Amino acid sequence: MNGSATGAVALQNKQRTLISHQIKHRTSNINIPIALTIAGSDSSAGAGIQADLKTFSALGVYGLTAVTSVVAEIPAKVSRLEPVGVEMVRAQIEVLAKNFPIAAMKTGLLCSRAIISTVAQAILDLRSKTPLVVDPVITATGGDPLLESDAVDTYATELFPLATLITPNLDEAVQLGADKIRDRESMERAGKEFERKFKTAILLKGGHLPGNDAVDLLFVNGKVVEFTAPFVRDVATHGTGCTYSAAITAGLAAGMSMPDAIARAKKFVTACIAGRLRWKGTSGHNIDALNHSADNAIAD
Ligand code: PXL
Repeated sequence: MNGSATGAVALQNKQRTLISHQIKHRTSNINIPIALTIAGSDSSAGAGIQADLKTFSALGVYGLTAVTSVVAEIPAKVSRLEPVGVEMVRAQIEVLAKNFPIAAMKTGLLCSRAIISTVAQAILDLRSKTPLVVDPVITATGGDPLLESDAVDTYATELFPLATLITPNLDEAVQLGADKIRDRESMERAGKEFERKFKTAILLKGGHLPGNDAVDLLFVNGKVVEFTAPFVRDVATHGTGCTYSAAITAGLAAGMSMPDAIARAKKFVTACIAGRLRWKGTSGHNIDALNHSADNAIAD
């Protein structure tokens, strides 16, 4: 064999080794659970589908996306929001559900009544028992509205009946009909009322209540389970709700019980906040972003 023929054989052998390595890899990856997020795109990538995908990856889950809207924003300010057409939203969910063994799903920003209805109908049409976590996104952390004001009721009438778990924060709870929540007692009252009314599990996130801890309460099967972590102050990140609900979804996709999935998700999101990234922004203000590092998946 001349030199170039030897080189070609060596190259072929190398390619064969690479392919057999890839095949081995592919077969060993069959067990990776799959989760779907139906949510909006955050250009600054701390919230929305970007946060969901980073969270899924950090927690060992393969993430799929159905994009409902595109938001041009930085953590503190939304500059522009455009919904995706309802047929396109429906097509994404349909093609994914037809082809991937989805183990759990979540919804985030759904923007409008029409999109909430479309998503609810598409999920209903799947006739599946796949767990569904609904994060009822209404307002951005910076205060900008993300959901059309007439759409709040559509959550309750069309999407909540399909949910395995709903994860409102205190502001969202009030917009969904709870009385003002000031303390642990009023939080318990609102959560119990929601569990009765929406006939599904509720994780009421008490992050904004006074005190040193961020206390969340899970209302499930008439019981209340508490999840507590130290409240991390002076951090101007957004996307904690998205990250938390995505982490819960990842846990459910991997077969964890709801309380175990929430406990792990709470640790993960707390570590993402504590380890937040900060840059000096080009406009002079600091920019903070959650740190979705996989290292946070094993944080204590
Ligand atoms: O954090 C709520 C949220 C959800 N989804 C998208 C967002 C935001 C906040 O800005 O942009 C796409």
